[in-house]
Amino acid sequence: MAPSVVIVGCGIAGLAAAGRLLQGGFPGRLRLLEAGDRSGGRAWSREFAEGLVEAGAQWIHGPSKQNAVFQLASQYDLLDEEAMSEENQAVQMDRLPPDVSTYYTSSGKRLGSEITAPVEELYSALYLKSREFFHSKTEPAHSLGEFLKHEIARCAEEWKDDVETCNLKLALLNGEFKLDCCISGTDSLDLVALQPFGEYVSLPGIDCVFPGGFKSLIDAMMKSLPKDIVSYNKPVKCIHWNGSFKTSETQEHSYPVLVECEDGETIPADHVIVTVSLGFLKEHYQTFIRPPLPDSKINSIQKLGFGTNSKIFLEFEKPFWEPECQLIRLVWEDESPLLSKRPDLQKEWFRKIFGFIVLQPMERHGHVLLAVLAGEEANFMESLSDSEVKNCLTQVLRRFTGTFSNNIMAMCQILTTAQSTYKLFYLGNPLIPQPKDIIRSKWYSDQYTKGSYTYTAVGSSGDDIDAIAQPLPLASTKAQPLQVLFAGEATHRAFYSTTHGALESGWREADRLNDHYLPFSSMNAKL
Ligand code: 6YU
Repeated sequence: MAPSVVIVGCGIAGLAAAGRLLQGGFPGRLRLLEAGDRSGGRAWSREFAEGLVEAGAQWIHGPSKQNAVFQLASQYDLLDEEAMSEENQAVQMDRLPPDVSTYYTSSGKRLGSEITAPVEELYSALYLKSREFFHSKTEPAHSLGEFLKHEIARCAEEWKDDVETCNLKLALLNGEFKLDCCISGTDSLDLVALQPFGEYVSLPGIDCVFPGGFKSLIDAMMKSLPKDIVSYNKPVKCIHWNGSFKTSETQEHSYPVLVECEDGETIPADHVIVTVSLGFLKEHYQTFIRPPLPDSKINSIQKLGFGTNSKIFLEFEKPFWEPECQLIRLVWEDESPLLSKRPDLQKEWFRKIFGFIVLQPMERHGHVLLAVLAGEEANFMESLSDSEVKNCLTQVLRRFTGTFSNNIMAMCQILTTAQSTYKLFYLGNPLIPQPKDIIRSKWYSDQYTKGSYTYTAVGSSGDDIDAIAQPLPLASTKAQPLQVLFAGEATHRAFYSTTHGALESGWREADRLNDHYLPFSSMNAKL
């Protein structure tokens, strides 16, 4: 009897596993079960304004030869010339792509690079230092936040500036903390473990996007699979393993696994590849897999972090930002990483937004700004209505860009360039109009995701990622091997939290099965 495999989840990991099994000549039957009504999971391009926006994954992080998503996208010819260029692939990005940022403060001042550049430089240096502890036996602090704050306090003692400038530098640094909360998908950098932080691998290449959205990759991956292989709106309730299950058609053969769906259907299988998010596992591990997961896995599921990174897209009739501006950064002057205060979510959730990214090119998107925020504030934002969020962000934009001084600058600009109202509009206007439209992500409220992506929380390490990735039964038992396998971004030790991590994890588990049945098949697939 040909073996049968069920893949739970049709995100990138599930699609990768299915594609690789078929490509590797897996001799059995295959089915993908997806709780939602579409493929792609956390890669979700949605129509908005004049084009597509990414509710989830947006960039190929480190687009170069070692990046599996970049490789696949290149094979399918989905990237533009710039992303494909050797120069682009060779740049080692230590933290962020070089954006043209415009900084505004909460009192409406625009900051010059004489203050922002040294602060950016300081933070980048501390960030790089924080990644060096991975190989050292001791760590100066348990969390990334603690370490950075300690270093900042030490540096601040040596600043020779006046009090106002020192406070402004601290406020700028606080903005960097908010940005890093988004990058790590965490509520606070105090929750991110310091030592394992350096284990995440940053690949070379300047981050790039798919001109046709991540959708173009998902569509291409779907096309390579047989039709009707995916069952949508088919949430799995429980995976029963270590059993002996028969069906009326297959009395001869008994299966070790039975997949029980929410709609009552039961599907026997020899192997199940689970690709659900860590957020889903955290919430359902007690009932989702029976008999229960071994303690080692449960501990790791509980210890690793899974937070929310939220996106809010605003469409405007006309741009009020300068044509070359790529990022509008917000600096709350009364904030500092050295002052910790629990936020009043109702009144202050929007303070967690580090800035507004300008979607480019304009011809592809229209006039769209993307606000990004992480953590509890992001979770809270999901509970608000579109109009509440839209009104609130309009006030924020007006406050930061619309002061008298900015308008004076605008007037000067008009006088010198004689370009009439155009410049006045671009250099800060208290009457910034309400956005035309809004769309936002709700990953925390999505019951089949429960957040955005994984981070190594204080008390966890890369070993926990490996522990989750271990197939069941664990190696030492005599039961049928490889009954339940685990893929998904949370199972990739070097590339967790990314699409390339998800893709590689799906390939890894498919190879495990291909190797089990046809020892040379996965080798053939890779050649
Ligand atoms: C990337 C980026 N990016 C922003 C935001 C988000 C993510 N990522 P899936 O969840 O996709 O699939 C599982 C499926 O299972 C799903 O369809 C479910 O419906 C289904 N399911 C669940 N339960 C089920 C059940 N019971 N029955 C049946 N089906 C069920 N990645 O490469 N570039 O720009 C971003 C970003 C807002 C939310 C991202 C990005 C993460 C990826 O989206 C994500 O990893 C993969 O899509 C996951 O695929 P999957 O298949 O595993 O699961 C130093 C250091 C620090 C470390 N971090 C730095 C890295 C930075 C990551 N940055 C991300 C940033 C953005 C903006």
